[in-house]
Amino acid sequence: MTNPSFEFSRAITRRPAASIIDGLRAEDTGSPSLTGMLAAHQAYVAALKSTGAQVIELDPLEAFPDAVFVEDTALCLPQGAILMRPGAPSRMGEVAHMAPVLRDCYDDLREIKGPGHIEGGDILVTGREVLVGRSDRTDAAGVAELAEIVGEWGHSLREVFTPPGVLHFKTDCSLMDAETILSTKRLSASGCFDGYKVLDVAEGEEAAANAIRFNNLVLFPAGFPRTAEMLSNAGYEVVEIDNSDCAKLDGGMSCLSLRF
Ligand code: CIR
Repeated sequence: MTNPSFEFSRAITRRPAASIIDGLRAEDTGSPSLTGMLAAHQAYVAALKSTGAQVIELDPLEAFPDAVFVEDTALCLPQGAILMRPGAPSRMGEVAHMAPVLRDCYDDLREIKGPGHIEGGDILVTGREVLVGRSDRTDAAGVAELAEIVGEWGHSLREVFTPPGVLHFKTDCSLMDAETILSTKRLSASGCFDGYKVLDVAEGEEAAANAIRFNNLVLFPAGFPRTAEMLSNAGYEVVEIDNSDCAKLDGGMSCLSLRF
């Protein structure tokens, strides 16, 4: 049996534009380097492809500095895809650029019409359920509209807690397999993963919680050796990708692709 939450045949990515230096960030820790971003992005796409998946690589969008973070524009499920309604005003226009791409991939393409907001980074699909954390980008109305659509497709949606000050719910957690979630302690302590097997990232390595299980691989940000070792010891095939430039814009492994 396959699990559509981590076994994928396709992914969508978008190359970073030169305007990436203007990307949103909670705290300024210096500008990301376009050269560095491009190299890391290439390694990321190569890792996805190495699993046998097809990667639809979209061109940069200069007008949208954060457009490389495609995950926030849509949610892809086996039954169809849903266009999101980002809570960041500068990112709302990215959705119109993703719509035709997903229309080519899906018979059933829905959209969050508003007035609420929701971004893909706040949604974790586990195969059992759809977990959504409210954040500065995702509000109650956005969650309610999503719940209605996924409910029609037979998924149950559960609203969970996003730790204060954290950009997205998935900044702090990732699905590793059907029953295992990698999480920060500050998030798992909320009890939101009770009933799952939880692997907490090592103390001081909180930024390692945003990884992706993609077929046989776990794409994982480089520089968090204790958590990487824990995952390897647990039997996962970990591929480390340089996330240093993306991290300056609060981005991580999941943000860089849509997977289906
Ligand atoms: C933003 O603030 O929207 C971007 N700089 C980072 C988005 C990261 N996306 C994600 O976690 N899904």
